[in-house]
Amino acid sequence: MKKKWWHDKVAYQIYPKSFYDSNGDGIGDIPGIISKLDYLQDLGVDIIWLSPCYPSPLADQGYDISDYYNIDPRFGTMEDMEQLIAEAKKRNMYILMDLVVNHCSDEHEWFRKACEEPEGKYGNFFYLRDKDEEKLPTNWRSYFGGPVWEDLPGTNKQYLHVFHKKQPDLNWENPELREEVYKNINWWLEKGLGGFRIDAIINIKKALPLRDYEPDREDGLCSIHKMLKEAKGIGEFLGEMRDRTFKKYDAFSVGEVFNEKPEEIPDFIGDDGYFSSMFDFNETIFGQSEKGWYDAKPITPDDYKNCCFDAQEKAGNIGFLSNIIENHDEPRGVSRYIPEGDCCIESKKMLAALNFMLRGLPFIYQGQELGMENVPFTSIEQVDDISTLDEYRVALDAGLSPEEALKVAARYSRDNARTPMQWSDAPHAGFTTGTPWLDVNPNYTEINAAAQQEDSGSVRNFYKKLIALRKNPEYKDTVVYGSLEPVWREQHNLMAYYRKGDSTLLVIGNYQKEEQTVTLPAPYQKILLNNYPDTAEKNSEITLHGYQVLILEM
Ligand code: TEU
Ligand code: CA
Repeated sequence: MKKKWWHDKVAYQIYPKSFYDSNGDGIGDIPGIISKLDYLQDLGVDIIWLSPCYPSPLADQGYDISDYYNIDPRFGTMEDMEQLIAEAKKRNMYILMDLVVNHCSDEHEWFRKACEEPEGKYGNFFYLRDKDEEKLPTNWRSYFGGPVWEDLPGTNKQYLHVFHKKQPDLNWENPELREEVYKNINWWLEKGLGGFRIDAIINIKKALPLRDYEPDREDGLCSIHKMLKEAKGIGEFLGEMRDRTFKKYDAFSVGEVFNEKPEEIPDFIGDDGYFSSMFDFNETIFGQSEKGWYDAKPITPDDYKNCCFDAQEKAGNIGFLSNIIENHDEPRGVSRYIPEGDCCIESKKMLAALNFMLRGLPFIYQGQELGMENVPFTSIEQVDDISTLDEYRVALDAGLSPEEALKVAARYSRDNARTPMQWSDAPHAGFTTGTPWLDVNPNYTEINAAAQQEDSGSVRNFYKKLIALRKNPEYKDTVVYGSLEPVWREQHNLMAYYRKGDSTLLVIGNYQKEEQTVTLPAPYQKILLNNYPDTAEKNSEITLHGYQVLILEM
């Protein structure tokens, strides 16, 4: 594997709207991010991914872009963005923006022109079909519910949107559209961006000709995945994009890729892959059901372990996965991956270490370093996210009571991760002096950055130690490039693995509240990290406390 500049880095995702509000309008902004760069540098972060901050009607919180060459005034100005890039650079940090090019906003100029003249140049930027009163062009269900077809205003046509109806899909088959995308990427890279996170990219290739598939719910529609499974040839688009953009700048790119096949991994993230890296979503998608969130199967510690190891095995030495515990589309990882009732400082640290020491690039989502938790929603009125509102309705339609449906929505809601960052115990968690666009999690008086920065035993300080270990010259090569070998894989509620390089490290996590004993294959030399003040050991036997995690040098 060729070594790359970003391999030894630590990345951090910012959801700008909820990170820090500098002017009291209740919305996080770019000057707010600039003012927190020192906080991130202190943590040890090198790469910062910003969720979209381009002009947008915010139908899907900025994932519906109406101008690819600007900054939404709610988030700041282009000067702010340039300053952020420059300030980051001073601290040896890199900024990634979100590249959302499967679709744009229906308020983008291209779409407006397509409505005015569907047969003209911009009509071909989208998927348009003649409207038939009797039948939709295809029976696909959009990710956010309902059919993917909507009337094209002022015409007798319909347009395709695999996400929200305010997110019309762009027609990647059209070379003119692709040129526009590459031009935009290069324009931003010229400004000194480190690269991009690439949104929903597996959707850009549709199976042509468009057709119906077997319906999978009573609405008579079918999941988009049925079509995606049949779509061949996405590699031509992705390879072209890489060559025309990222490659020329040695930029970093991380793809939001779902359901890749094992044999495709070299194409995606091998030495000359389409992307530098792609997220490991094995844990995220575990237990998903075609029926909806209400039918999802919760993940157990053993499932979690198997998901991580399977992904590691698939990526092997081919390339670097980007490892996450959560992101802006998912519930908080500590609430999801730690069994109910067991979420505490020790278990949060255990989860952090098990994830962080995997081979690949660690991504921390804002607040994860504090152990931020899911929101105790008491009413669906508290939810803003379109996806959650849809899944709530799906649960009701399936016959769940409003209480049960709320529980489902609360468990998986994307808003769990979107509540404001908890900076302090000041009102609204110190996020804003005004009224936050989304309520803060009421637990901010206990879980907040200010308190954790003071406390050497905090989750945040544990993250700092993990990052420091990754950067420690003595262990860096092993943590970054060492191979990963599972140990005691069959042992229930235990996740353990070696990282082998110049040194040999053994990571052991007792994934339960009861004690558990392991017998080391050989004596260790040193404890590099422990989430407890002690270890109970006798000869080569270690009795781990509940949720104890150890990183040992062997
Ligand atoms: O997500 C793409 C995606 O397929 C899912 O994660 C989706 O958000 C989920 O199934 C809905 O619950 C990306 C972005 O990360 C997400 O925020 C956007 O909503 C989506 O693309 C559309 O741009
Ligand atoms: Ca603001």
